[in-house]
Amino acid sequence: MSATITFQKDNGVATIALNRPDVFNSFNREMALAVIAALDDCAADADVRAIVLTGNGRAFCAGQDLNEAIDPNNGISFEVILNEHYNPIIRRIRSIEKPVIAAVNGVAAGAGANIAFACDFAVASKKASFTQAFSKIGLVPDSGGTFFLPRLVGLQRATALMMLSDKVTAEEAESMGLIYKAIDDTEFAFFVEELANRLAAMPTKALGMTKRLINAGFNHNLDQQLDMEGELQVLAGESYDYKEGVNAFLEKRKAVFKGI
Ligand code: T3D
Repeated sequence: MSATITFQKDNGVATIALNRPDVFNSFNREMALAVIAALDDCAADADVRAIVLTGNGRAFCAGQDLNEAIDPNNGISFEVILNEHYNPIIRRIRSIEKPVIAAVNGVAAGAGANIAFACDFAVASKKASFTQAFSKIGLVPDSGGTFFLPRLVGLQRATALMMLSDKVTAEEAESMGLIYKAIDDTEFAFFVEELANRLAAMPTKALGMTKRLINAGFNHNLDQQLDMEGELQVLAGESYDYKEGVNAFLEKRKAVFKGI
């Protein structure tokens, strides 16, 4: 496995940590391909029921490694960076039918920020901050930023974030709905662990279908969405976890869900 990430699985939770701390975990090609492979592994492994994406060191991720991007000898084209690195990562984060948590331990910039916003839960240490960064170097936002930001915070704030690239603190990000929660740094690791363990012990088949519904809701009208909710509720109702959940309720005991 590439040293650009660390990847571990424990008790149903897979943790992918970006591991280029000296360059604030900015993405080179090797790290992007390693993240894609790790996400594919998580998707294929039935024992993985929740995924945490985080960064080693002080930063979460500073987006594209600008040294690699402009290297006159090894520079990689925008087409390759978008089509082979960031777009596959965003597509996987959205399509894997398991909860994905971005544990934003430090600054998140450019594609690094937008990867966090694409996750099902973005949780940030109060030491973290976010900046779109793209406009400062003459680029347009990528990695789904123009899709997710207006949906998360509304058109006006999203436009300001993307055009001005001002840094926002984790607490500001929480208050505008850009992330789920900002947590004191001393409690951050524990909070992320608790959230991931809690999700992994839930009826994860239903959570996966919930994510499918949320994704579809971006494109559906109400009738289409109601129909799809009906179809997926039938499938959820046939699951082991539904029977276990109802039996546990009636028997006044804690349910033991298997994600099937
Ligand atoms: O080809 C393409 O570019 C297309 C792809 C686009 C996707 C994108 O993500 S575009 C956006 C790229 N990212 C940025 O423009 C962010 C650049 N970085 C920053 O603005 C700042 O570093 C941060 C706001 C992230 C953090 O600021 P600060 O003051 O806390 O830290 P720093 O001192 O600037 O950075 C710490 C180190 O990380 C430093 O190295 P050094 O001096 O200690 O050896 C810095 O050079 C390095 N670093 C940070 N970001 C990047 C980086 N090295 C390479 N690429 C980076 N993106």
